[in-house]
Amino acid sequence: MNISQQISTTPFLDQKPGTSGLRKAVTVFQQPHYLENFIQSIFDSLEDLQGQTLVLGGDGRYYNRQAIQIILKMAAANGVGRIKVGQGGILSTPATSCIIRKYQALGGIILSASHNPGGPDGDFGVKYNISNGGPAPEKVTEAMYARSKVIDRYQILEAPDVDLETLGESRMGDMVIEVIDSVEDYEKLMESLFDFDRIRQLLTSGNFRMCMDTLHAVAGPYAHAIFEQRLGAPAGTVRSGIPLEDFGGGHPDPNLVYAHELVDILYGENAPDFGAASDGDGDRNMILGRKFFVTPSDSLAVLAANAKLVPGYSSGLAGVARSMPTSQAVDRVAAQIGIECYETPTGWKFFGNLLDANKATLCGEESFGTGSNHVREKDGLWAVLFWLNIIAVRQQSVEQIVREHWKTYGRNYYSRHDYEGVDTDQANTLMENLRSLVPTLKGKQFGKYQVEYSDDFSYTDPIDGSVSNKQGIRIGFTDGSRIVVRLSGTGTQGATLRIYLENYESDPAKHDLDTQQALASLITLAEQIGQIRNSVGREQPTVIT
Ligand code: VG1
Ligand code: CO
Repeated sequence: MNISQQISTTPFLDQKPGTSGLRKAVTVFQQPHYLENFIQSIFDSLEDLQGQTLVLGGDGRYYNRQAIQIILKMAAANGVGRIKVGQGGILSTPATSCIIRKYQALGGIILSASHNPGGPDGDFGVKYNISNGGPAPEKVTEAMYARSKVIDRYQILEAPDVDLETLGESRMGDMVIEVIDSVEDYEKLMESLFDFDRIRQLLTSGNFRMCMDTLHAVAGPYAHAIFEQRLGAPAGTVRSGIPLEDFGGGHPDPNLVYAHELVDILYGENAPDFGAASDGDGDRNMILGRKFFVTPSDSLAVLAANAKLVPGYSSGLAGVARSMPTSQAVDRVAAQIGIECYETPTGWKFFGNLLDANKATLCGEESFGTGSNHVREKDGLWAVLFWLNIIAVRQQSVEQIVREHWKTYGRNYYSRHDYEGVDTDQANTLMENLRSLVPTLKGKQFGKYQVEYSDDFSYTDPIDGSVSNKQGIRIGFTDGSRIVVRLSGTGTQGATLRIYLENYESDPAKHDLDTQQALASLITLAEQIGQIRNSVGREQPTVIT
């Protein structure tokens, strides 16, 4: 007999979800009642939990398993009818989204701090996704936060731990626990979108080699199953494919800095034709050709321009959407095909309504995230399959495809400079100063640049009318260049300042510049206007992507 217990507790005042869920150091989550308080706050802010189905899984990082056992017992005590939990506690973020939608669950809980490092000294995180499969919108996370500030008890069942390894159903109290294959539903969805036969031909032809680095994070089992087992790529195509609790000590962020082993392979001798990496929870991707890097903003534009070559998108796109700091490369594609391009604040939750209303089919962010209406999350392996499908049809290299794209649409040189772990007060002061400067900039001339507009980005959702203010400072110039400055909402130490730089070049003769050189005068200008290095006491950015 399982006994439901009501435990009294006191609120923690820092449980405000950021860009993508609640992220804190593992040690913070390990404090007595910390996880429980937040989970109960989620349950309390859902209206009709009784008898409902939830999906539960995580990226396998340290504390994933313990957290899953706690959440299962709390769900049972809170009247949840059924929980589908990934085998071994593993579910990627896009797979969770897929499963919520497929089985019409009320929602899902994803345990991940995504690209943040893991392990006992790393980060942990909790995200809640709603019934459309997407991240909870702001009004939902606000309700959870509000609840967490006054919570005084939580419900938990006294029960033995659940075996997460064996597939199948068991009961805990009145709740059914279903341990499901982590990959199967997601793989079927991919198969319904892409030309698997053609991709298999490409991967087994002997003329094409790919290398996928899953950085010891959650996408490993998915990549093994899809690329090696299903599509015939040779064993070893997937590197670092076993999820580890500390990601092997690495930083599971697929960019040129943190995925440097893959970069070395793709830029080394006898390099493969195609390289890709994904992040902690499998929703981000980096695409590389042989000695060639595709910026995430360009990747989105290339996918949009070539979508008709891919079965799942052959009837065309309803529209596209990008986050505000993402380069305007995709805007040019949208203009050419005559579809709408939406500009949203940073974070996938802002795409949900556009996707639900069929206003956008493809979405993307500069932070190595691309996705579509197939789920309500960005999706790393989906992007890799999309690229492989395009390559299989066009029979061209990654570099050829991107260069032709630039020839047609022009090139948006783009880079992001991050200053990580800076003093929070200094970062806030810098933002305040910029905010007060913004109304004075319009029309001003800085060397060859004239300011066309400058503001603190505000977004009104075209579907539900909700307004999100203070989403980042934008300074746009008459030649299409932009400087964007905002603070990260996913960091856990101090503040992270992000400077986004973009320069448009239509002349193909100038498409071969080094990105940082092409952006040099804009970088200087950002410094001149924002006094960034001075204000945060840094000589240079921590990470440049
Ligand atoms: C960052 C990225 C943003 C992304 C978010 C979650 O947010 O900039 O584009 O949606 O991470 O991605 P911020 O607030 O730190 O800039 V994931 O893959 O870490 O869930
Ligand atoms: Co992620």
